[in-house]
Amino acid sequence: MTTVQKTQVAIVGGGPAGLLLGHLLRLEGIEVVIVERASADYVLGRIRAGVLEATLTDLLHKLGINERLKAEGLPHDGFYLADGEKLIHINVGELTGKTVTVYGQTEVTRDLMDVAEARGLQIVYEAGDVTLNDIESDTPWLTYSRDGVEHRLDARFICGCDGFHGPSRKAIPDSVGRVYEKVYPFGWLGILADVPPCHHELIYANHPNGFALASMRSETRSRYYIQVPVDEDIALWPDDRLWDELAVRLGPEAAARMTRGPAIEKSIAPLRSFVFEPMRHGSLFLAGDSAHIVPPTGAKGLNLAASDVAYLSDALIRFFKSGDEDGVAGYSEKALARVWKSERFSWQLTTLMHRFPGTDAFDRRMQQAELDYIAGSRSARTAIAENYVGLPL
Ligand code: FAS
Ligand code: PHB
Repeated sequence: MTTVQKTQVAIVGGGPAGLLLGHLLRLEGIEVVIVERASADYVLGRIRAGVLEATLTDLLHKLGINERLKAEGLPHDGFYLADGEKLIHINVGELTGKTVTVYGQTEVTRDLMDVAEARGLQIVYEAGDVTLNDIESDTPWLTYSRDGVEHRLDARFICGCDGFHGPSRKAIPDSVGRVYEKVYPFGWLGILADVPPCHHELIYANHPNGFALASMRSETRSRYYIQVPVDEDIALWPDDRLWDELAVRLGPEAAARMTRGPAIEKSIAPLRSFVFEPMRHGSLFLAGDSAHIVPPTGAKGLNLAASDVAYLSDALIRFFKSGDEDGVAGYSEKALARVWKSERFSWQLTTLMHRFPGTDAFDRRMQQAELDYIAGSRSARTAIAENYVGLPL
């Protein structure tokens, strides 16, 4: 027996992109159903991004889902690039007039989940085997299984917000899709600990042992990362060894202020740059990690999902409210223009701040020369700052 449900927009994936898109469409009275493979607890258990551009905080403000963000988010108007003992302050507030907000992706996701039911946003968790059908028609539909029952969901559009490993991108024929990818020869080992941060702003460090990042979630919860080989066994990194290495890579000043504590989460994330074109095929749209991945160095991943959603929600609202098809027709080109600029910035900062295996003395001199140039040039710091706070939509 298969149940059949009709809606206007079916969203695959209940992560930040899917939830944000669902809420923005519901705000305009558009019928939406989100099908999410995992449980709500599993989605909340993934520790990921920590820095929000105004691109994202403005959308949460528009939705009126920003009370906790306003109360607990930490406005930041600068960050540091460290090259050995040299600290370069990128004063984004002074250089761009904008700030970023430190507030965990997990908290954004929680806030969006908490008000879903009250706002008529239906989320089906633990929806297995999601399969997309007739995406080249005006009557696409998907199927999923839950508790042994098959379900069919008919919609006018399907939005693939199902991340890098989801089915939506793969539903677009190989003859249509174009993939651009760069896999980096290292990953980030991240630790989350309930200890106060070592600095009130983020520090991105390029050390002979490798990259390190000192970040945070609040004034009592810190998030740190170090570059490790892409196939590193996390068992080789007990907490004490990781704290010792962080102290070395972040330098004596930060180390002196570093508070150690037990990891409440520790994981290794691979780094890649990835773009799939187009971000629309027939009645299927892609948004967020389903279409693109950036190395987290530029803090762009979550924020790029937000800009995709800003464009896509606007296009769909225009379609359903006034039959205007220009927005949906132009979505892929518009979103990709911003995606590629963020890909460039994330690749540039990753190349500048990491130690690549097999590079020679000349490559290292290039990194040092670029950091020296940034330290001495307001224009160079402004270029970094305007990308870090987020380019205009
Ligand atoms: P997500 O991957 O967050 O969500 C996709 C959702 O689709 C998931 O809930 C998944 O369960 C669901 N899904 C997948 N397959 C499905 C199926 N078959 N059926 C139904 N649902 C399905 N960004 C930063 O800015 N800073 C960081 O430090 C950072 N660290 C990261 C660390 C890791 C390990 C990863 C993987 C990403 C990191 N990112 C970081 C990027 C990350 O924050 C993403 O940009 C962000 O989660 C994008 O959100 P979504 O596009 O919603 O994708
Ligand atoms: C984080 O706090 O998780 C974080 C912050 C900035 C980045 C990447 C990750 O560039």
